[in-house]
Amino acid sequence: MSYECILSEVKDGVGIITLNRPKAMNALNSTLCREVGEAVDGFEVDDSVGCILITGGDQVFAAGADIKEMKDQTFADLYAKNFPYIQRDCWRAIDEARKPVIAAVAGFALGGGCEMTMACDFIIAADSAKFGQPEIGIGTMPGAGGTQRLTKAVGKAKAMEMCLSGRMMGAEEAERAGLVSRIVPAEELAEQSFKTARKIASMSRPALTLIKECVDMAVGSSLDDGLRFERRAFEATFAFEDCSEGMNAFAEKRKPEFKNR
Ligand code: CO8
Repeated sequence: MSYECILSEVKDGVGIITLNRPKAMNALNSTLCREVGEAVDGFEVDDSVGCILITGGDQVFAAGADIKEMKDQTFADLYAKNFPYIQRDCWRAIDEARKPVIAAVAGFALGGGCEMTMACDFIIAADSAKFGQPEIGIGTMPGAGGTQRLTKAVGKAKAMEMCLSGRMMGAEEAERAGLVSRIVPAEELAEQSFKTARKIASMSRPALTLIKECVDMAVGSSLDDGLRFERRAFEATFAFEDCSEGMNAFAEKRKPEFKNR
């Protein structure tokens, strides 16, 4: 499939999406958002893909929604049409993906760009990464999860300061605050994030999906509910052939051969 604003390929079980509007710092226009959504949906139903990786390349992740495209929208347009960028397309696809989705971030991840990284399951950051919700600087506010996901990730104080002042967070601060899973040197971002995605893609897919559901459950539920849900999910893994294969392989000192069943 060829796209206008992204590149997409499958390599060793990893579906890779590269945002590709370098002249506009990968600003998220409606075409790019629609294409990300289509690519994620496509990888979801592609049996050769076990993990999805979204990156902006080695310079910039994305400088936010495309302000030039957005600037003439009216409230009525946004409301009645459910803001074409947010609606369904990429946000729904990333949110609802059963396969793990990793964001690999170098340079700016701002506004909608930061929100896209936070919609992913986790973020690997280059040491050059800068996260921010600078919408206040153009008289608006985050609209695709920035006030919610950022607050859940880094706590009220940092989220409030960042959204109210537009202050950006560098990679180290983002790691300390729990926004990113780890930092790698910028020149190793592509390789390291791909390695992680490939490793995840080699695991049992039904087990991966259950783990995703359980960790997501921890974000929005009480500890008791989460623990009960996790216990049932753990027990359910014993219905998978992969679980029996994994345990037998360990006992027989060999590598497991998961069949995703
Ligand atoms: N939209 C459109 N074009 C952009 C954007 C953007 N968000 N960001 C950068 N560009 C373009 C510039 O216009 C410029 O193009 P040109 O050469 O044609 O003039 C090119 O990219 C390079 O940008 P700069 O010359 O400004 O590069 P600098 O290195 O000087 O500055 C910055 C980089 C700091 C990233 C600066 O470009 C900037 O502040 N950009 C805007 C950041 C911003 O405000 N982002 C938030 C946008 S609003 C938003 O995201 C709302 C989300 C709501 C949900 C939407 C879901 C999609």
